[in-house]
Amino acid sequence: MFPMRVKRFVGKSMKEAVAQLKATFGDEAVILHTKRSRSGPFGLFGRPRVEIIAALDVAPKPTSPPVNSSELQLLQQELREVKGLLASQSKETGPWQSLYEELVAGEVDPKNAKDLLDKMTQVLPPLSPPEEAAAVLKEILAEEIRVVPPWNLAEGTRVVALVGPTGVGKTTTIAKIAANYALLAKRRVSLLTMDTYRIAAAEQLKTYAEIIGVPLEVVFTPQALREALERHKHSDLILIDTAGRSQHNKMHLAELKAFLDQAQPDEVHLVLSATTKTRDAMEIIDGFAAVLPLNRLIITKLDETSSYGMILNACRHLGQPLAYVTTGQSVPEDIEVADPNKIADLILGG
Ligand SMILES: Nc1nc2c(ncn2[C@@H]2O[C@H](COP(=O)(O)OP(=O)(O)OP(=O)(O)O)[C@@H](O)[C@H]2O)c(=O)[nH]1
Ligand SMILES: [Mg+2]
Repeated sequence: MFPMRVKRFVGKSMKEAVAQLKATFGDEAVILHTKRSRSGPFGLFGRPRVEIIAALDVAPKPTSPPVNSSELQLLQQELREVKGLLASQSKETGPWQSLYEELVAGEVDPKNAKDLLDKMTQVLPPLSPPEEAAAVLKEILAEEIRVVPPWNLAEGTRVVALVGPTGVGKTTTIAKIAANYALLAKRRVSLLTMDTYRIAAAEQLKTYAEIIGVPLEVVFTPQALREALERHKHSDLILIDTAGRSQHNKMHLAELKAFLDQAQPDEVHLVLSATTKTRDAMEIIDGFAAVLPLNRLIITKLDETSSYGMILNACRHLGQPLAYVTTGQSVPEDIEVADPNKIADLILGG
């Protein structure tokens, strides 16, 4: 019998458990068993928990045994073949081609998909079963989707502007947020709109404002926007609606910038529809980000698509957190605070 050390490692993720294993046993350990569970009552609500049982052979290393030179050559030859095989696999996505294809089928940009798989193989123990690989991939995917908690609006006034292309749901999303904060959270909410571009645009928000019971002002100039903000400075939350703009129309974007320069909002949310093609979403992000200080993303119309890779692509391209997703036309219910695990599930077709 060889003397062995066997030890259990527990972490919140596979990555964490493997890191502990490596810190204690180095790279020589053999994984005997892995298990995923949740802590807490019934294992239902607790934090995810990953357990690894690993063994380390602590037999003293043989000191220079006599080696037959032809045996050694054979061994070297075999080693070269194994190395060659590994190298040829790592050129593409190796044994995880099917996971790669799953991501790309979900419209994750191929570059992003390759990147996620690289990150996965870095933390995945060798010879892991496919289910383990899929679970680790989901964890990594969820980590890539940065989110922010909803505002608690405990102090000061939060000024938030929504911008984006036409028809993505900016006005509807403002109505949903306003209703949730005014009616459910009992906060003081004010609405301002500078959308005087489209006929009846202001009417649409005015109707919502009346139903929800919050004040609305329509402003026509950057100066008027600043004055309106001053009048509403006792509100907990001021939401600014803007006219939908094309990323190609530099004049319209400059006009929007002039308004936001006066407003100096705490947050500028770019609103994108989940039905937007990734390449267009990237162009929209570049066009708006070149002019406006975007610092949040909202993705609408999750109910109108069945491939969600665009959400990851947009989050990574903008490099700012996702605040909300919306899932239908009903005000106020069809809005959710973004949940990375849920989005990772959607992207992986769960
Ligand atoms: N299916 C679905 N429809 C939505 C969602 N959010 C908004 N809509 C619909 O999208 C349409 C456009 O919504 P608006 O809120 O007017 O969009 P907007 O971005 O303000 O449009 P402009 O001001 O013209 O740029 C409306 O019919 C909304 O009901 C959503 O999450 N899912
Ligand atoms: Mg609108």
